[in-house]
Amino acid sequence: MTTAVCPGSFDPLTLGHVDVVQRARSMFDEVVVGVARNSSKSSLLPVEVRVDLARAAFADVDGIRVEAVDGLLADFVRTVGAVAVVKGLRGGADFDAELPMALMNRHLSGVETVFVVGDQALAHIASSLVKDVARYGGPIDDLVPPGVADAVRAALRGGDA
Ligand code: COD
Repeated sequence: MTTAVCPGSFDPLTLGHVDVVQRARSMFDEVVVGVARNSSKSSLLPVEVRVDLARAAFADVDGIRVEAVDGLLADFVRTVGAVAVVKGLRGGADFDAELPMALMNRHLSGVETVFVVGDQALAHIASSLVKDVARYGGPIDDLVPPGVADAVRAALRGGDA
């Protein structure tokens, strides 16, 4: 069985992420969605909430599970026995950001990174933009899986996500 890891901050999970994870699942027997706890970005949603939202989004999909990533992705990849990391690309800027990470992860663990081109219809969706739109009261429900928009709005209000 071949396993791949789809890592990210998922702060919050978007329909763009879901598309990439589903494309990864079409190539690998199992996909582990790795939700980074200590991403270099400060997060709006606590990792436990990000994990729960991702588990809900993929609950009905066979061969996809969701785990928090503590520490280095390269170590997580080894722990779950994955043969590849799968990342999504929206354009050249994503590739420029992803290339050094792919090289570093291969340096650390030998793991290869596979890039998939996401659905062009979702290429405008980024977690940072989703948060920005929500912060100013804009509609985000059609950009994220069910339950995520409410969690984002609650977190922005300072309540329980
Ligand atoms: N269409 C296609 N792809 C998309 C879309 C979209 N609309 N939106 C996002 N994506 C892709 C991104 O390009 C990325 O590949 C992936 O989805 C995840 O995106 P984010 O924004 O949730 O995640 P990032 O970029 O913040 O994740 C960074 C990691 C958490 C993967 C990285 O920091 C990491 O590996 N951290 C663990 C610690 C570590 O090992 N650090 C050293 C790394 S070399």
